[in-house]
Amino acid sequence: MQLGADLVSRLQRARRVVVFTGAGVSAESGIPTFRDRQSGLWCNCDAQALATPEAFERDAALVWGWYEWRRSFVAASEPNAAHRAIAALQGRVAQLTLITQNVDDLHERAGSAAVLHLHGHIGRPYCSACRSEHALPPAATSTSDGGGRLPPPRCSRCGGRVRPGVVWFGEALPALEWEQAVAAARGCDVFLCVGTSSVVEPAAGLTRAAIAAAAATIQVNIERTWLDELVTLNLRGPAGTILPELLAAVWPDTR
Ligand code: BV8
Ligand code: ZN
Repeated sequence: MQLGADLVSRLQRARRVVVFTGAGVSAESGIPTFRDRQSGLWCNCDAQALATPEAFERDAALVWGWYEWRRSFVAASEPNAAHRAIAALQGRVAQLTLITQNVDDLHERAGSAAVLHLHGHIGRPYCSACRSEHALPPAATSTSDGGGRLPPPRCSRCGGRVRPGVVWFGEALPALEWEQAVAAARGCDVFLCVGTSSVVEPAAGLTRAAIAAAAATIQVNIERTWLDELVTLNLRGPAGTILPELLAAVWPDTR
């Protein structure tokens, strides 16, 4: 990977690094992204229409079945080289903050700690009424097409309806995680934006905050996004290839 010498030294001197990930970082693990044409979650079942409280109100079995289908993808997948490279980086820079829009646990399974999940966790459903966490049986690993309708479980404490542990469109992000993410983006020396179309707000604003704070911003994506003209460096290609190469070029002892 050819990086300019001054950028390499700037990255090597960085003390506070933020890595911000989207669905693209889990794509090479076999988890469909939201927008890719082939198997994007939006395409074959209009994810944006399903990922809302209104959809769950209207047809809880359809929404719960969709999330159980997606959970089966997560159960059947393994962290990929991108997740592992990010986990390795955590041990090599003074302070690394990992912020993800993803609801899977692949960063954790790759060894990353203290992951800031802005949009929740698919494996941590809770009761809509009393908000108690609800333990789920292990997900089926069959990744059948699109998932069928499945009535959500009832809360063992109050009988309320259990809902997916994610942040839906129209719902507020978890206050603490959001606050920490904004502070990290505003105070970092380097901001890596990996595998996200940067469409969903307010998460997409984190990269803008890092740019405004004059951090070195690097976008890793297989396609162009609106950030291309704004970041310090675009690295075009799959995160599972780019990130290990970037780490080897800048922080060689992370091999
Ligand atoms: C809120 C959890 C207020 C659920 C998700 C108009 C303008 C601006 C904003 C809005 C608007 N109208 C409404 C809004 C707000 C809305 C929003 O942003 N809408 C968008 C669609 C315009 N936002 C909200 O509603 C948020 N809440 O605003 O609340 C509020 C405040 C106070 C009180 C009450 C309310 C909540 C948003 C959270 C929604 N939940 N996920 C679930 O997963 O089902 S969003 C979900 O979609 C993901 O979490 C993620 O954020 C987003 C998908 O984006 P990506 O991760 O980027 O995935 P995508 O497929 O798009 O892109 C993949 C990228 O990877 C591509 O670029 C591709 O090229 C690349 N790629 C693919 N393979 C690879 C790769 N790159 C590298 N390597 C590869 N191998
Ligand atoms: Zn309950």
